[in-house]
Amino acid sequence: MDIQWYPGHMAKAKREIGEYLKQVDLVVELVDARAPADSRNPDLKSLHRKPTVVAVTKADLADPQATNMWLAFWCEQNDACAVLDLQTGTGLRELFTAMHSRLSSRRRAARALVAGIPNVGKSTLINRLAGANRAKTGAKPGVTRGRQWIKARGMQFLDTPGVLWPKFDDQETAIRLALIAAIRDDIYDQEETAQWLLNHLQEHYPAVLSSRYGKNEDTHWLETIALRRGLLKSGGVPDTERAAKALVQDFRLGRLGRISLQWPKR
Ligand SMILES: Nc1nc2c(ncn2[C@@H]2O[C@H](COP(=O)(O)OP(=O)(O)OP(=O)(O)O)[C@@H](O)[C@H]2O)c(=O)[nH]1
Ligand SMILES: [Mg+2]
Repeated sequence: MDIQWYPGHMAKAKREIGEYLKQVDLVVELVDARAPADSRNPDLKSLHRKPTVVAVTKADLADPQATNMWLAFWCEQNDACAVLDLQTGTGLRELFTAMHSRLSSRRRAARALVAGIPNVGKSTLINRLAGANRAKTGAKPGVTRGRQWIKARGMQFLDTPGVLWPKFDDQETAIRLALIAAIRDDIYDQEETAQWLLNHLQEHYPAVLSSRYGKNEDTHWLETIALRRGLLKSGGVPDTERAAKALVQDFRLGRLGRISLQWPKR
């Protein structure tokens, strides 16, 4: 499998972000708590030297132990950081403290560019800060297309489209990005990414599968899930493709519990 996704609108958005970066005081870079390193766009860092705050989103879906390790890891590297659950708004105060720690005093309202991979929660964060649904959000990658300045809490925030990079050298990175829904579902084989997730769960969260889908002696989890969910093709054959989608959806919605896909390498 070779997963790559860098459509024209991302290349355009990257160029525009490059222009807007000149006008801002600060970059808030969002990463997904379930795969923090893989969800950090290597291109972004090369575009600017502005003060940066790393905001780790979707902490409610990630393994808290892994998230704590990531927090220590980023902070050691001198980036200010904050851990957020944007569904409840937890962590926003820490985010503001981190942002202010990076800003020198100024006369005009500070301008912050909010950047990150598709579907990481950029627009949701801005809506939270503004206390209103100003930016369009959605549970799939590529919702924001234009840029939009939004005033909130005495600052100006620029929402930007999610951007990936032209080539994933490591296909495990691509698989993790696919699992967290940063890549469009219809451009890759969901059974293969689901199989990666199954292996990962069996290695790191061994009780999760049987507690969600029932005990299973054999190792063909997709078939088991299909049979137990009544996902059958004609002739009663288990529909492993639909089982793969159901499994990945359960993971994305947190129905398997709080699962991380990646830990910091020391
Ligand atoms: N569980 C959980 N869901 C979140 C969190 N933050 C955002 N979401 C959800 O993630 C999905 C994507 O959020 P958006 O704000 O549209 O993401 P975005 O980064 O603006 O995405 P693009 O505009 O497509 O690049 C939405 O369904 C949000 O409700 C979070 O902290 N926890
Ligand atoms: Mg958006």
